[in-house]
Amino acid sequence: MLSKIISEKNIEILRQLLNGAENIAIVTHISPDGDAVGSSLGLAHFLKGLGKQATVIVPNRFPAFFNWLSGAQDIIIYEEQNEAAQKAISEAQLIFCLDFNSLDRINGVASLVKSSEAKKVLIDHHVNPKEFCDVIISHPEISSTSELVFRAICRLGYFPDITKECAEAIYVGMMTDTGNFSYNSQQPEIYQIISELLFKGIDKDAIYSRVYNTYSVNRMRLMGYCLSRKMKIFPEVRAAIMVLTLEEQERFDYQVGDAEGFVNLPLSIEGIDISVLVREDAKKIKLSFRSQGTFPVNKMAEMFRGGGHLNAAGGESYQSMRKTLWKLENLIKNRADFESTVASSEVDE
Ligand SMILES: [Mn+2]
Repeated sequence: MLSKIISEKNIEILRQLLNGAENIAIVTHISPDGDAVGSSLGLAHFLKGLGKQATVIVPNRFPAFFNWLSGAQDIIIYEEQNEAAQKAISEAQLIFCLDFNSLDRINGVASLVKSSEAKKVLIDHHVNPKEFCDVIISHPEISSTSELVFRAICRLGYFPDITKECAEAIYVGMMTDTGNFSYNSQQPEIYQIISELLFKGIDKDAIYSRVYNTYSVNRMRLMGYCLSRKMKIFPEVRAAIMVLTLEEQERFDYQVGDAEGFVNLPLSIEGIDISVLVREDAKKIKLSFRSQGTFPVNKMAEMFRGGGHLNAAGGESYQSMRKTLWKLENLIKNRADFESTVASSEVDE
């Protein structure tokens, strides 16, 4: 038996909301990752099994290596299918918001969700969810939203109804949000759940391969270039920063998701426990932060209009690359000061 993480009250409300809804929309965050896509499709499969109409809407395109997931072809991409997204959300009697904690994480979809009179349910694991849903199932201690979806389905009493397709989607989310169970993956129950998913018939080794062994030649070369030419090491503060300009991305025919995971690479160097990837985008500069141990990269991401988890976070900058890097390098070089400031502000709270 899994421990009951989600409150009984929330499960009861969820049950009632599901009883009263035929048409259900599921929305998730911009630049959907494995957990966003996995939790959404997992939930959609479950709802369809209950005989509901369930539509997944994402703000923009997700990486092609999730296309094999059952139901992926039916996902509505708001940026490209504006009207279909509008229709799906306006017709929904219930909206699930998965894997994000604030409406600004879903770009243009936010206004559709806001103006809908449907009941809204948040299922998420990011800290400090904003108040935009009627029901808030928020568990930052759980490493993926997909795991929360699995737990919710089980608590509703539908474990036997979980199909292989549903299990595959949930597994993808659990796997990708933990770097194939290499971080945020210490909870024993994660492995109990994986065991259940295996009994549902998923092929975890094949799933790994479909998600991770899909590099294009260009992506592989960009990675090599990044590591050999663009990785700056700050040994005294145990940190690494990699910078990718637009020009460099164009040189390697950059496709969406091509730099995915690069930020994790420097963490495999002995003695490095902070890594930042700074990637120039058409309109802004994106920053991805990773750490090992106790360094709170979410606090550092907050200095760049972002946030996230203790060991994985993201932010953005609208300043020049020079100014952005100056600010970032200063923060990194003074990591001890930064850590003690964060620690003391937490004591104040
Ligand atoms: Mn997630």
